[in-house]
Amino acid sequence: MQKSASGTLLIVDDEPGVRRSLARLMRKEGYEIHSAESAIEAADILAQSSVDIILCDQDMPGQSGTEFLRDIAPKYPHQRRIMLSGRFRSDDVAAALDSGAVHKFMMKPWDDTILKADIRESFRQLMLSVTNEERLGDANDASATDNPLSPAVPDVTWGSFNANRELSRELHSAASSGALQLQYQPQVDAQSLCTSGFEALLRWQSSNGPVRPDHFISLAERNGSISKLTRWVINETCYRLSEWQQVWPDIRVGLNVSPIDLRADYLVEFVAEAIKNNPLERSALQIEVTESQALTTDEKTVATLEALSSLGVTLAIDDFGAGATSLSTLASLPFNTLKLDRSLTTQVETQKGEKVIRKILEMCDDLSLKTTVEGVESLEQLQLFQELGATTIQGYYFSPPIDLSDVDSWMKSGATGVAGG
Ligand code: G
Ligand code: G
Ligand code: MN
Repeated sequence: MQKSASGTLLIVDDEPGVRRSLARLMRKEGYEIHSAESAIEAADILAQSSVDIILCDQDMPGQSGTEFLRDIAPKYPHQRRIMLSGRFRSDDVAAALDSGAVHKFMMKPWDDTILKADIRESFRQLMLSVTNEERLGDANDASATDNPLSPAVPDVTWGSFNANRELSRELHSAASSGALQLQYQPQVDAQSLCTSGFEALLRWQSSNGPVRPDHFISLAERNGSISKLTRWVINETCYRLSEWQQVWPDIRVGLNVSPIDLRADYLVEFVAEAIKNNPLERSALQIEVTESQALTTDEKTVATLEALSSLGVTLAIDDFGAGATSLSTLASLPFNTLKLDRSLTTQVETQKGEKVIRKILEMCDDLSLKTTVEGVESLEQLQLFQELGATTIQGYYFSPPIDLSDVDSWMKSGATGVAGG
């Protein structure tokens, strides 16, 4: 069935006649159609479903097309946005085109043949960008074999794209349908070897079985469902933390957020809401921000980090060493903890690696940053990091991420007993 393969279009126009004829034209092309008469209605649709291409009017009551597209663009990096307008290109439209909020501008009345060809081309570009990104993701995956013969331009198949489309749809309801779960990886104090906390890691059981988190998270970042996942993670983590603090008063929990969350308006609100609903010692909640985005700090991201910090929660730079962080940026942002990336951790056993890591830990000391070492897998590594003065250790040497039901027995075992065993 080729039908479901063609993609989803959202038509935004305040004139019912325009919506009708565009919908008729595009439905014939096999696309799934949503339509909205205003920016507000369109935003609602985007929150509920995955939309590949938006065909948007400029002049509408309420928010204009360019205002609307500029608002949503950061949340949907892979969507294609086309503006259809009865007016000649204005400065406003030119600016939206320059910023990437609008990919293409077309005059009304449109020519059916040209419009159909443009939509097909937009859809092809969207597939290429998604598939390219997945290839990059796979290239970073240690289990992927490096094939020098693979073509420079990926061979996009409808089948693989479609499988993602189904997952993409399902992801929108994952949070409300009970398909999400958290696992918790123990974090151990480097000196006392007592468990000091956990990192909450998201798991998704799709109707086709479990999906790898890096895969579904990048999918969620592209289809606009990341806000729902993040909200669920925040609520669930705060609920757990609040319960655990009754039993283990010093316990800490870290959760991960996406760069898209940091650039959006909802994150601070979600955290504020969750800590209001769940009585907890706020500083024990740690929000992990991946290094690559913390460092390309746009104004919005910085404002979000500062607002989060003002709420009293702590912030960690995740995966440090995997990107290229400038130390001055580190110092100027309200971070409390630096998490050393696994790719660096393993290098502690080489002479050069040890030197680099020693410098990083010294720098953290100077900046009053605590350090969590990720991916510690052996006693040798543990001992080296103890000598180097790391604060916290996380890794398979102690434990992989564990289910909620195993947290209690982990804590009762005293954690230290498990080391080496
Ligand atoms: O747990 P695992 O190693 O498979 O996780 C893979 C990646 O997914 C890690 O980089 C981790 O940071 C990320 N990840 C896990 N849970 C979450 C989450 O709740 N939100 C976000 N944004 N990323 C997560
Ligand atoms: O990017 P982030 O730090 O959030 O990723 C955490 C993930 O890293 C966990 O989900 C876990 O699966 C993985 N991980 C944790 N400890 C180790 C380890 O010691 N070795 C390896 N190979 N992976 C680990
Ligand atoms: Mn993390």
